[in-house]
Amino acid sequence: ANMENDLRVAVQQQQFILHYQPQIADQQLTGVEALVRWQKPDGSMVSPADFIPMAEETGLILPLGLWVLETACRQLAIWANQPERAHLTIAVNVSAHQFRQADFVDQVLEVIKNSGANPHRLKLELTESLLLTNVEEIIEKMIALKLTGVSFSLDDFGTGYSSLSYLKRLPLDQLKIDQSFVRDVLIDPNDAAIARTIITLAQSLSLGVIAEGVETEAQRAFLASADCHAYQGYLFSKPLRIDDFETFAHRYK
Ligand code: G
Ligand code: G
Ligand code: MN
Ligand code: NA
Repeated sequence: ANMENDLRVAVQQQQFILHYQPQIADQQLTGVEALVRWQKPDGSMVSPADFIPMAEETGLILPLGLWVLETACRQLAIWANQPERAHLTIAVNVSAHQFRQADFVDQVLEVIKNSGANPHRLKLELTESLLLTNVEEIIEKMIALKLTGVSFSLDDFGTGYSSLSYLKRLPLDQLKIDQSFVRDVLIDPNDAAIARTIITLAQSLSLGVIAEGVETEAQRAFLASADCHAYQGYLFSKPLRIDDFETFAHRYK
């Protein structure tokens, strides 16, 4: 089978589903990260790691990314009417290709308006690869979206190329410590040093910081001792279908 063709049909037929991975800060459920999965007609589930690269290559990431944004914003609008869920944020991964679209800001504003989502509950996750070109333009777009209440997190932080001078100028809200540093944080002194440095850097720049890939209580305790109090990872939950997320959220009320 030809994956590009299958993916094109999948985008047309919207053969996708969002899973939601809880984010916890100070023992409170604060939000989720939306993570897309491809549900094939045969019932099999394909990981984004296996189709996002192809989606990027073919440009299909644009309609797919728009679907992800629309679906996440529809979920925010549903939660807006539920007092016990209305505070939850959804973090949406935005690919560099998507963000560089000339009309990206207008697209996001339109999706927010049409869905009825509260823009203060929408967080966009950018990656450092975005920062390799046209930083001025990126900053302008970020500012335009921030004016409406949308916030920004820098994903996979520390694995890319972002220079610290850019970091200072970007209107970010949060750094996300990459899971590759969290994994061995208790056994590899270099990873521990990097995690501590990212946390201190975030504090110095008045940014929030969240650790991803937190799998054990010992990792969480280390991060807490280094003054990182927001976490995402299997210790709390894997990414969940919406109904399983509702069950999970019940416990944190
Ligand atoms: O669960 P996980 O296997 O969900 O995700 C694998 C990779 O796919 C991660 O790098 C994640 O950032 C990326 N990813 C997941 N969902 C999306 C999405 O909606 N858009 C983009 N651009 N990347 C995504
Ligand atoms: O690149 P991005 O950070 O957006 O994607 C997050 C990826 O990490 C997803 O594939 C998600 O399923 C995965 N993930 C989430 N929590 C954990 C965890 O605790 N351990 C591991 N190994 N992977 C995780
Ligand atoms: Mn992410
Ligand atoms: Na990440």
